[in-house]
Amino acid sequence: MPSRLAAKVVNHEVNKAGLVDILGDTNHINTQGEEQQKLDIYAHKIFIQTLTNRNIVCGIASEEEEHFIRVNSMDKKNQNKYDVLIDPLDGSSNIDVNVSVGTIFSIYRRMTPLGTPVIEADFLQAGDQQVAAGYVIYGTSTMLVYTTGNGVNGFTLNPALGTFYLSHPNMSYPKNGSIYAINEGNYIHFPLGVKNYIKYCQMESEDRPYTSRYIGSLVSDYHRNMIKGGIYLYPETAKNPSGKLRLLYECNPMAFIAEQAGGKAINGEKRIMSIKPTSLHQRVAFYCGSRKMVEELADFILKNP
Ligand code: AHM
Ligand code: MG
Repeated sequence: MPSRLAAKVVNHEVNKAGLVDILGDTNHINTQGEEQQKLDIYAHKIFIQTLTNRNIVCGIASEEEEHFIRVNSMDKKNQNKYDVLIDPLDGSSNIDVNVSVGTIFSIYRRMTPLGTPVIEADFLQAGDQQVAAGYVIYGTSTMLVYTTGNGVNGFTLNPALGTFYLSHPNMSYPKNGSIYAINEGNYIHFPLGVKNYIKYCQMESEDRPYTSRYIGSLVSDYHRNMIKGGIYLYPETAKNPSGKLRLLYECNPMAFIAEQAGGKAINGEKRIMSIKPTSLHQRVAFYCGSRKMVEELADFILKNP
């Protein structure tokens, strides 16, 4: 975990958000033209501060900052090996209404040689190169879900002691599920294959209609699906023609966890983790969850791309 300390500090702030004057728009727009909430910025700063104080991190890229950051203060001779990509507080539009939000992160080994300054290419690696990934869900209890490529483990924070305990060893997606999570308000703009899949989810059969559940907070929707069995879908839409979610900060780490937990993550045609990124804030369509559900969806997309 890149910074358990930062997760605890952010957790503390998220939990008291209703009490203090920390909520609301800061009148700043982030690199993708979206409104930033104060807690986004707060979480970003805390993670950057704690990560730059570690002697293993050479660079950080954050959803909240246009360019990557070189960790020069602790790494003057460029000897640190790992770069971190992070969405410090995903789903932050939900904070005002007391819905769970999360932190999502990925860790890569730098590609360029030690002794040289880290460059953008060190961050633009395919998800298959991740050495670790995880998320923290600031929910009814706060959990860290984490993989280093050897299965997925969940740790729950004991707030009284400030310690994470292994509470969910070897987490795995049920092979099949009965929950689909999508912002159906955008239905009119979905590709035909996705529209047909949704109709299929709603059709009467032995195990259908499926249940529709959409929180609008990726970490929460994903976490529920992993425990209960389900699929999360964010297709291309008119407003977001390449999809809304970011390949590097959201999709790759969630895809790594999904595959390690026996699930699947695709952009329609390809495995998410096989995509070679071209820019730091690249967006992709994202379909992720129980293996059988994702495979069924892929068939619908193949028939009607
Ligand atoms: P954010 O990174 O700006 O918070 O956006 C990502 C969030 C996800 O948590 C969530 O799944 C999705 O956006 C919801 O989008 P929409 O409101 O379009 O359904
Ligand atoms: Mg996000």
